[in-house]
Amino acid sequence: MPRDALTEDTILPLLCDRRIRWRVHAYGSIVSTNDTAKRLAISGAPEGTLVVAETQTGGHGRRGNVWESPPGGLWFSFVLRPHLPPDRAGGLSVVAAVAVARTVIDLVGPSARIKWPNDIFVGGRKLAGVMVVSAGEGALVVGVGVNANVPERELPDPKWYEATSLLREAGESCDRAALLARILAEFESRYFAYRGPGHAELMEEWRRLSLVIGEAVTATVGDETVQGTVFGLEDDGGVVLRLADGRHRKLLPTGDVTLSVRK
Ligand code: BT5
Repeated sequence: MPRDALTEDTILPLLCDRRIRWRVHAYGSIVSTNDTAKRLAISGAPEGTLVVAETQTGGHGRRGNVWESPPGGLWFSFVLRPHLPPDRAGGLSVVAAVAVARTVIDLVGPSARIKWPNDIFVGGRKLAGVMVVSAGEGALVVGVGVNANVPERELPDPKWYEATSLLREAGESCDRAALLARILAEFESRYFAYRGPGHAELMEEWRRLSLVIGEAVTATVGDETVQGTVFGLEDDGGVVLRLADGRHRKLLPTGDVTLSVRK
């Protein structure tokens, strides 16, 4: 068992006295914390149900993209019941991305940025990914993958995509239960603000942390390739590109879209 094992005993004491009442389901190996959290949500699990695993055998990102989940990472998902209209619920992936980015910035400095829609990048490499899926009536599942104490040799093959870890960036390993508790604290404060009057402030914070605003990007939208400059990020989570002919084109994070910054 790793020194900073993720168990109910190591995690729960760090989550006392929080506004969300956290309930921890900790696993060694699991197919996907998202799949398990979704199942629990559909069978009625309350807000704050948290599923965490040392490794995942079938971790996935948006639209079934593979999420590699070696030991040493922080892979978790949790259930929300936000009572928000559907058009506002989409913004919760912004809440989660900002929470992870803020935590990563505290650990590795301000070079950590959010690459639209919700990837956390450091030095051109992906360190963490966030996604939000619906899970039955009124429930959402937030899934977060952070390459925490993942040594360079265990990171995804750079032949396919460039990844980094907190260990690689900070030069030392962290306590993953404490990391999880920090991310959840950052999440909780913004979650309650987002549901109340703090909505505009959150969106500003998201824009300030963005890696893509003003950058020349290439977007793949299904089979189509679109090139442009990022003009802005909208409150519904969409990105607006200015195309070469001056027209604007808006892309939504829910679509089959990938964005890369042109060098
Ligand atoms: C995401 O998807 O970035 C959201 C990933 C969420 C993963 C968490 S882990 C806990 C929970 N359980 C799950 O099964 N999922 C969630 P997306 O934007 O689709 O990005 C996926 C892409 O990131 C892949 O296609 C790869 O290019 C890249 N990738 C895969 N594994 C990676 C890793 N460990 N580190 C960095 N990049 C990775």
